[in-house]
Amino acid sequence: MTRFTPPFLADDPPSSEETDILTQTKPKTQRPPMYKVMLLNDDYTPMEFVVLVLERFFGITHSQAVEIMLTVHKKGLAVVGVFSFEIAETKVAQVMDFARRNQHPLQCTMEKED
Ligand code: TYC
Repeated sequence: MTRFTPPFLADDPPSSEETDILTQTKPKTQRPPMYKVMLLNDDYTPMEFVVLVLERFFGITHSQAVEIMLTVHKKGLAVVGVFSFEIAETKVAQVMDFARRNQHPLQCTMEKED
């Protein structure tokens, strides 16, 4: 008589390979959280001023700055860079201060990256 022996019975305890997978711990890669810095659109800040902000505080080339400014103008906002918390905070403060000193309502914000 031929006996058929399945490799695993339903009641078999999980193999060590299976339990290993379940107990594997996530490797801890120590990456600091990063923050997106965004410009928001408004109806009053001149386009040239936004381009200047992007060039001056984000080191973006003129043509790229025009592109980003137009994205903000059309879509309402755009991410202009991703930085560590301290750098992001500094960029936001620099942009907000520069806008205020020039009496433009331009808004710059930061948000933690997922
Ligand atoms: N919407 C502004 C205008 O028409 C231009 C603008 C672009 C303002 C980007 C803010 O973040 C901004 N003058």
